[in-house]
Amino acid sequence: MTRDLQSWVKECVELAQPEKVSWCDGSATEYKELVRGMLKDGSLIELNPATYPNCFLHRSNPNDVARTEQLTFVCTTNKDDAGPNNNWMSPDAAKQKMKLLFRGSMRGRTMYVIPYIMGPVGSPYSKVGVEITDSPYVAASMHIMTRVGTVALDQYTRDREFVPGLHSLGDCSPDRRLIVHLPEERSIWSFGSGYGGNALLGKKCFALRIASFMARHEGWLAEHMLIMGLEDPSGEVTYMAVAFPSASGKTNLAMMVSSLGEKGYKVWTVGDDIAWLSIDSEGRLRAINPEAGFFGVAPGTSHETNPIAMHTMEKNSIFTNVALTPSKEPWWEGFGTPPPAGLLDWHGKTWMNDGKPAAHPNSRFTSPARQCPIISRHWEDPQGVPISAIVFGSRRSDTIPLVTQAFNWEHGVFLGASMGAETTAAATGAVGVVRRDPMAMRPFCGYNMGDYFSYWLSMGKRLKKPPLVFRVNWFRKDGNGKFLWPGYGENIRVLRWILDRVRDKGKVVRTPIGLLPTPDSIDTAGLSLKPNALQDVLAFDRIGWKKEVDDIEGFFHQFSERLPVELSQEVLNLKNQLSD
Ligand code: GTP
Ligand code: SPV
Ligand code: MN
Repeated sequence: MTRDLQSWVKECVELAQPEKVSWCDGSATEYKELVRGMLKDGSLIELNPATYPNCFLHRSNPNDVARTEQLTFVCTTNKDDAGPNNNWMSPDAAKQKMKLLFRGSMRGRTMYVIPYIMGPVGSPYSKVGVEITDSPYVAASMHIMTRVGTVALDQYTRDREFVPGLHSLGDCSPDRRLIVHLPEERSIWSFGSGYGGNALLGKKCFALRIASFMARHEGWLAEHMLIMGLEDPSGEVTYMAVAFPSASGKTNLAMMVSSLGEKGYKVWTVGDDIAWLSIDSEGRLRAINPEAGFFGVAPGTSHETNPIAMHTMEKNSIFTNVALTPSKEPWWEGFGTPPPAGLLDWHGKTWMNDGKPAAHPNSRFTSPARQCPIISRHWEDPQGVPISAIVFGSRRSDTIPLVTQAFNWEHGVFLGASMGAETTAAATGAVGVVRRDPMAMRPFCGYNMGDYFSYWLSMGKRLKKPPLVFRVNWFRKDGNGKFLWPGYGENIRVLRWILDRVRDKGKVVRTPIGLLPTPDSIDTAGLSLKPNALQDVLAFDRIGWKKEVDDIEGFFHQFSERLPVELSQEVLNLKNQLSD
């Protein structure tokens, strides 16, 4: 879809009436200038330059701390094309509403025009976006998260294509907050929030919602997946794409320090949140990471659980809504050190230790991916990396085993499509409630998920040798509410079994829900597990699954005739086998 950049910017200027327009070139000088302005107006606080050089703390509006799914819309001409998985209004109604909100909203402010690329420079899979925003915090964050400026203008000059995204903080009032997507005309309008996926429009809005829609028309996939390479003792690297819902362990898995390092198993990071997957000329699935940085969950990240992330964020990073120590260092729950006296909470008030967390549960770090000590040699490879396994996973306290292999591609699509997940603090709303979250894409699929499932099925037919598909769950608990599996660096033991399966090795038991590892096929040497923990975490729970399958059936029902017959068939098969 060709489009003229200058005329779109002109329209936005006329609508929002900024005092000044600033075109971002992506330079280091420009970043410094943005930071300088924010230090001056107090929207950034400089962290300890000795321990966190060029790092800053930003405190967002306390009413604006996570994605707001209820205020996020996908506006297709026909309501059914957005599907029951999306909030919908008509494109005309959406534009009218947005124009009213944006009218004069940038008066007295600078409008930043940010051309950016999602994907490596020079990759045939990369795409250009342009975000217009009145938030310098968003502009600085885009510098870290995407490839900004001249490189993007160069690609635009060649292709004449870009995805426009117009963003304004407005007055940040929740009742005038709205994030709308027009996938048919590939545009984004976001008003009234300055936080994360609501405001950094390259991420969820473009690279997932708009891109998933584009991908279906162009023959590829845009997914909420990390990409990692698993090196074996011979030095061979096998790449996997792994979909977990928000705040469910993608960044941690992507940067894992393998507990089997001495045996020669090692992880390389390609991406931690989004994968664009295409079929290459040899019929293989290939993945690029469209992002250039990490916007990672802070709480729970420590030198113990994720030393790689801790090193990645120790310079050139922006921290949002974390707590601040008297020595001007960031701190959060699960940081690994006791909270120091005089700690300021994420509001900037002295922390009272009264049961309220010091850091917001969805507080985050924004860091350049190139700083990751285990970043893959291929992370910016224009051709991407070949994918041998697809893994779906989520937080589930019960029912779902540590790892399950799908029987085949169709069954793999069923495992992904039927996934349930406990909700997290990454979106506003209740935390810990199980809801269906197909492929971890429920908040991010830019069209009807019934069509999305059919499209996934069709991808399998176009692949010469489809990747194997797995389902994992690090979060199963025992009767006392304790995790059965230690997780983090120990998850390599599960990845190693997955690698065995990719190579046609590793022992399995066939159950109605898929292929499960025999307990002796998981390497547990050096791991101290409670008696029976391994059996329990691997177990097939027939009674739990009877309930699970009813819930899946109910969820699928809402897609009515758009649900592919293959998936109704999988439900029927499973029901029959569970009642045997
Ligand atoms: P988004 O950026 O929102 O998409 O999140 P994410 O999927 O990248 O999640 P992340 O890796 O940041 O993990 C979120 C939370 O889950 C953190 O508090 C982690 O400490 C915790 N976590 C991650 N991996 C594990 C694990 O293997 N076991 C357990 N018990 N907790 C984990
Ligand atoms: C997620 O919620 O999946 C995130 C954080 O990665 S945000 O960018 O806010 O969407
Ligand atoms: Mn995410």
